[in-house]
Amino acid sequence: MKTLCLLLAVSLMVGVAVGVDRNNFKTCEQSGFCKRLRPYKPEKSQYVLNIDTVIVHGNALSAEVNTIDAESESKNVIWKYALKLSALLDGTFRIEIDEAEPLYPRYRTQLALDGEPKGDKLTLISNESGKLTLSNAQGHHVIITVEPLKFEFTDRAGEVAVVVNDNGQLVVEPLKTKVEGEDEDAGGENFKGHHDSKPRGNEALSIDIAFPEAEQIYGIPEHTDNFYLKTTTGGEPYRLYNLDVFEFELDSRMALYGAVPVLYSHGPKRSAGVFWHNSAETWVDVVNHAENTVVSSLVNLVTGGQKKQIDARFMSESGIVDLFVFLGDTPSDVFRQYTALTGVAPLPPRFSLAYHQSRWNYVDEADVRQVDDNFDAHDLPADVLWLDIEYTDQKKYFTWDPIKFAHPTEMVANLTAKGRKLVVIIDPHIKREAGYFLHDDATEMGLYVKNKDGKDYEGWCWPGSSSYLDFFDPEASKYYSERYKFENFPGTSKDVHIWNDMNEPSVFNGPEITMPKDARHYKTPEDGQDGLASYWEHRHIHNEYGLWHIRATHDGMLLRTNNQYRPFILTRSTFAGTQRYAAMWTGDNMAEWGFLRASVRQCLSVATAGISFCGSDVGGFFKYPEAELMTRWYQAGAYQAFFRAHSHIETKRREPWLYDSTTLSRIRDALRRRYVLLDFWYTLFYEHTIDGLPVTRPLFQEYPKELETYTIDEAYLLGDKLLISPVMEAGVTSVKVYLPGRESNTRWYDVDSYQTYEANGYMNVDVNINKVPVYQRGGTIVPRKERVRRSSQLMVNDPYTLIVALDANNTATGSLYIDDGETFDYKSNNYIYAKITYDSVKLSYKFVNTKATYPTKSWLERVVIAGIKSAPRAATLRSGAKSTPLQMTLHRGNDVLVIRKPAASMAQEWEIEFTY
Ligand code: NBV
Repeated sequence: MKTLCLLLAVSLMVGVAVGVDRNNFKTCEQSGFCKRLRPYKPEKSQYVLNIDTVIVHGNALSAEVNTIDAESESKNVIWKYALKLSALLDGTFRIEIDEAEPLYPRYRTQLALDGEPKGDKLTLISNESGKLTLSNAQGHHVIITVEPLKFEFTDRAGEVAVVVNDNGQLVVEPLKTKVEGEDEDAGGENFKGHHDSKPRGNEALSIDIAFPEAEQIYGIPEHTDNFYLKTTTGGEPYRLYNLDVFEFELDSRMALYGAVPVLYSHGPKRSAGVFWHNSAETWVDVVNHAENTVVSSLVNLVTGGQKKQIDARFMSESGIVDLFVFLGDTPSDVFRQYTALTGVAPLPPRFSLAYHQSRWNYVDEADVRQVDDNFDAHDLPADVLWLDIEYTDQKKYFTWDPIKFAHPTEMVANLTAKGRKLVVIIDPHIKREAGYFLHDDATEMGLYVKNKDGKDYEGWCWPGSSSYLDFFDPEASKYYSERYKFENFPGTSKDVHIWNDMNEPSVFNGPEITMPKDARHYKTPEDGQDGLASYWEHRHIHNEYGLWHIRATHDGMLLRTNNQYRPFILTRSTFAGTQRYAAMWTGDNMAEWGFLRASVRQCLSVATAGISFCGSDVGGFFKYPEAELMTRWYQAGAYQAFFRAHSHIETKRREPWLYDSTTLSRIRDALRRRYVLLDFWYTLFYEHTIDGLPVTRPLFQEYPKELETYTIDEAYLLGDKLLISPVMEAGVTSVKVYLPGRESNTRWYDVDSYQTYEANGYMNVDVNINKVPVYQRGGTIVPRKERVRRSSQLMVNDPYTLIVALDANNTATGSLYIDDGETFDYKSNNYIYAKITYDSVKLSYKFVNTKATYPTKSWLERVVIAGIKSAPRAATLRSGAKSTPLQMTLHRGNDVLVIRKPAASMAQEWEIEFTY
């Protein structure tokens, strides 16, 4: 076994790109429950609401649901289930179906929700002809058909928006005592030499959801396929099972590192959505009836026309049915309804939105110093240097290599002197080495995940033989959190942040490179529960393991500064709720154009699933990016939320100065593009904490009626202001850019030239290698800081330029958020959040919350008003009691007005008045 694992580790290290080994990962056919459930025909058994048991009280309906024997005349009850339908605030409903009397408790996902969802009023309106009609306070209706059980949810216009169990594919396999020799699954399941003992037998579930009149559906990241989901009939379903997929493929529905089981529908009429609150392995089938497939053609033949509907079906290995339904109406509504449940991303420390430089590995302190110095020598801004696994003492986390990293405190001090930070990796596998404090403590205190026999589970990972902390055990999480305290991790300080990798969890010798499903996790002890009822299996919790890991890290990082400083954490594994603790990246991609393109759609998909703080390894992890690809990747990365270059240990070094001098200057330009907009990014992330909306947005979010936008996933919006359409093809001199907003007479401004374009769908744009197609929407104001320095911290007091891009009515609005960038003081009103508005008579800077202040030293250096029709004669600044006449000049065919040096302090409100 040891040699096999070594071979595997070596092949990962060498990283010769040959593509994914599909044999390592299951197909639906090879996954017992998927194989069982996928062909399920509803005629076999029916779920029926027991009408005599219905109680409606407060915000919920509860009732018994039965499966009945369709073949028996007397309709014998086969199994009893407990149903709860709740109305929740903000147009959301929840359906929960559990066994009425399960043999053991079934697992309920624990950490995805950000607290208990708030209820709305649920009223029973009618009970006739086998249908119950209920309503929430906002006027959405739910019509429950008794037999077979079905739920129809209407939008506020009274039209059906979502149908649950439309195709009757609801299944909840009851837990049964296994009888050896009788049950087909009593012997468990095998895959590639791994045996899953399945101690509880079968406990899978499935449910189908129809979205009438939907044009497209989106969501269920993480996959490399398009952002919009495609019909799966005849192929593999989308798979949600957090896995370390070595050299993952493009355009694939295979599982990846993350799984967020939320799905949205959209069409010209409305948006809706569902969140499948389940952390077990899940497969999702999709049928878009309007797509040209054999199945849809047959349906259309039967229905006599193009049936516009999309069906989705979730199949999970265990848990309970727990489905949230979002009734929209708009894309922003459904995205907000989802983050209302699972939480928003807290305000990140500002440096984390700047540029990060990483590599597996910067080999020693001298290397770190050299890289750091070269950024200055080449006039490149950078905020963070990263250390991968080799900084540790033989992959023992919370330690430093005693020779290569003997002076971490000095190394960090050298970085912080320039306003830079350090991020170090901490993986969840623990080296099983006697004398390593973490292993000794975890063994002694019983903090490890157990194997199926109740002994400490041992797997193989970077350190060799490893065990994994069981974060489900509050003691283990607490112990782990405490490891982040400065006294427990010497050499670290508030300026050292954390990267949690390999937390799917990745186990080199485990089934599908992860933990066996019959491994045991901690379960809160309940009276009288022993045997199978006394622990959870890894199968139940798999997709949320990483979430528990990053939560413990997050708690620890708060603990280490006594809740004073905001932590930055990067995670590879994701689940619903990840945004509350960490940023994510798309894992081990390749230096190929296709992976650059995939990064945009992958990040769009996770952004709508709550996790806006997403990026990909700039340049690609495996292989070496030639100059053009590297340039384009930096240009694209500059406009993605998480902006970090990273590379595999065996690849050629590729820090920007190692390229030719023209490429270097293009990379410098890309980095500067990021730094000038840093406060804009920061403002967007602040606004996300308030409204829960994605920071990076699909075009259809802002232009929901514009059909062409529904399938655009290589361009996106930053907030509702900038349109980013990165060049992601080799050797092109012209690209197609889509400008949305035809119906609202939107106009767009090229951010480099202020050239104006009317929104008219696709247009061809000439692009030399320096060009990055980015457009500012007319009607918006974007703040910039144009003096780029070595790090964002050194730019804190620098002045602002406001870019005012006018709409057809000569107006524009924007906002600006300022605080200390790193503490929680903003929670005590130590910040500025200003609305900036322009209406041709005046430009005003007003605080939204007048109780909040922040003594920023920044001031207003310049105002650029683009798209001006008639220039004002004079401009006067009014700030406090002072009035100052200002100087202006006209540029570019007289439609760009520049106001020089208003010099207003951004710590106070001000106005610039124009006279004509
Ligand atoms: O820690 C080494 C790498 C890391 O550089 C990469 O970013 C992670 O995604 N890690 C995976 C382990 C294995 C890589 C083959």
